[in-house]
Amino acid sequence: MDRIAYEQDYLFDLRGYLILDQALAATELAEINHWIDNRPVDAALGSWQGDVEVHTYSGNEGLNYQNIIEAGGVFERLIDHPSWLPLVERWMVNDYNKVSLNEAFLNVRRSGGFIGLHSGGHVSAPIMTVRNPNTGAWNVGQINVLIALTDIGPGDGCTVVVPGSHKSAVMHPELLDSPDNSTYRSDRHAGGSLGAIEVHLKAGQAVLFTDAISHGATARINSGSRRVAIYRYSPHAVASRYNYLPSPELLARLTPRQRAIVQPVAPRCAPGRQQTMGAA
Ligand SMILES: O=C(O)CCC(=O)C(=O)O
Ligand SMILES: [Fe+2]
Repeated sequence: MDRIAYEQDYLFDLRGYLILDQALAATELAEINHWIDNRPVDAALGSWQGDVEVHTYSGNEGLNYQNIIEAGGVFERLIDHPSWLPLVERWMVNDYNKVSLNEAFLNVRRSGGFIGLHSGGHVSAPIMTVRNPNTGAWNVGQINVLIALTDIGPGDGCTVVVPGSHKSAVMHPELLDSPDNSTYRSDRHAGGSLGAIEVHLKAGQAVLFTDAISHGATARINSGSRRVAIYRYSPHAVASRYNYLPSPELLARLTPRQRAIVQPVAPRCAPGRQQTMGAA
């Protein structure tokens, strides 16, 4: 292994995140921003732009263009972009894990938008693993690649991370006060959280992080909007190993509880679309 790769391994292990310089070229940024510029300003949540859904998680974090790989062009290239895929593979792929795209979307955050602090090493979930506890081998359950499409600085509603918190068995104190007693996410903006740093990025830079790190976003106080692309990767088994599609007959027979186990996430596509078969 060369020296640069060794240093990346060290820093990613130590801190749980890594900044990638010039992850996207100016032409790629321009293509993405052009796509966003051409969206209707009044697109309703839940509406579809072709096969891209206009979405929000909770309303607070801003507007998401989900399933963005369906927008083609640059968005397809990002699936296996050379700026980050080799890193994702190094930390995720082994004899048992292939990489799968867990989620891909653009987020546009206007004034007031934020994300509460969430995750942390205390959470027991497959996407929160980083290493095999017995062997120490890499076994990262989810890697998020968040790419700045505009410069992101103070007041912009930027990402915050708590360096090293993927290794903390102790829940972040911010979660002590979460109104619904969630041990996963706080409802308050993540600015000023204990031990957290703001991740300021130039357009084209990316922050790559394990989903196990405690992270969130400050409230945007500036005018205008923050634009990022987020591509998340997980071992394929975290989603579905062979993606067998349950027959309609089976689904009709199952109890709601059984169905939730056989098909935890219902298929989602634009109205009128049929399920199509991909490569084996
Ligand atoms: O919007 C942000 O800055 C944080 C996004 C986030 O929480 C994530 O990508 O998992
Ligand atoms: Fe997150």
